[in-house]
Amino acid sequence: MTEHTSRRRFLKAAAATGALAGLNATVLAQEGDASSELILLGGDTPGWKGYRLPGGEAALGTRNPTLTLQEGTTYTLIWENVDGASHNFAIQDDQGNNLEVLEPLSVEQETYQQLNETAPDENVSVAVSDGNLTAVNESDGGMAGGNETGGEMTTTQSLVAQTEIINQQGAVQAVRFTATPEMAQYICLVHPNTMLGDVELQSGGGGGSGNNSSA
Ligand SMILES: [Cu+2]
Repeated sequence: MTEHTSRRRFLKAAAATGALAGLNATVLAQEGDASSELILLGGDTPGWKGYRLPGGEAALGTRNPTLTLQEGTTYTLIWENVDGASHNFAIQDDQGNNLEVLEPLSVEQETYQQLNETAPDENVSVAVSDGNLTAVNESDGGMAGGNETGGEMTTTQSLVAQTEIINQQGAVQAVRFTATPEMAQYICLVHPNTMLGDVELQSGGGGGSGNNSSA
C-alpha cells in the first residue's frame, strides 16, 4: 500500500513539473520554486492586464506587461476574460507566426481567483493531474498532498498554436508552455493591435539544470 501511495505522489509531482513529458529529473528540484513559474493575466480588449508575472512579481493590472522568461523553464499561464469580449491566447515568434507550444489545461474559475488573491511573496504552486490544474497552497501541507483528484493521467497532451476563443466575462483559460528562444510576443488573435505584449528570453545562466535535453 505504501508503495502504491508513494507512486501516486510521484506521478502527481511528475505531472506538475512535466517530467513525464520527457524532461529530465532535475526539473523535479524546481518544485518549491513553482510560484515563479506562474503567470496571471486578464484578457481585456484595450490590452492584456498583468496580475502576476514570471519570477513571482506582482503587476497591478499593468497593460501588456513584458513577460521575462528563462529558457527551458515551463510556465503555467492562467488568464481571465475581463470584459466579456472574444479573446484567445497565442505566443508568436518575431515574424508573427503562432508557435505550436501551448498545452491547454482545464481550470476552474475558483482556482484562478484563489491564485490571484495570493500575495506575490507567498509560496503557491499549481498541480496538474489529467490535464486539470489545481492550486496547491504550500502552507496547507505541501505539494500533491491531500488532493482528491487522483487516478490515471494522460501523459502528453497535444500542443496547439493558439487557444480556443472564450467570450464569457469571468471565464478562465490555462496553458502550459516551455520557454524557447524564438518566443517574441504574446497576443490575442482577435485583438492583435491592442492585446499584444513582449516576451523576453533569458538564457540559462542561473542555477538551473544547465542542459535541457528536449529529446
Ligand atoms: Cu482579445
